[in-house]
Amino acid sequence: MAGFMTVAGRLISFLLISLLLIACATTSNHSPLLYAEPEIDGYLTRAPRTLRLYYSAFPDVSRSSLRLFGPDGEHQLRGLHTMAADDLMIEIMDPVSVGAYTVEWVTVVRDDPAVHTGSYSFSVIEN
Ligand SMILES: [Cu+2]
Repeated sequence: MAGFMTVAGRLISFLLISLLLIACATTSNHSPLLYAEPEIDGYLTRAPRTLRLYYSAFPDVSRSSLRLFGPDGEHQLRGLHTMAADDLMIEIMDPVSVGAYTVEWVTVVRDDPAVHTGSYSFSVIEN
């Protein structure tokens, strides 16, 4: 019985280590986006004038882009920059009306060669 337990123990250890390695290998596919202003899936009672996205590492502005789509189509944005808080920030040029919005982002963050993309939504319920 002791011999069986040893084999079972080794098998379990092997499986646990394998799972850990698989988890580590897939981590680079996870989105580096942590949170955003306007808030992800948020409901706003006043129109936002800027978008600000916070990442898990410093984004390379020259290899990043943000787009905003709303009920009236794509919005004009200006001045993509970082405030050096692992963030991207941009100004919304045209008026934001009541409705549902989608932000599409592309970025490359420090110490990660992958080009990450993603999108999130928020709603303006009054303004
Ligand atoms: Cu700023």
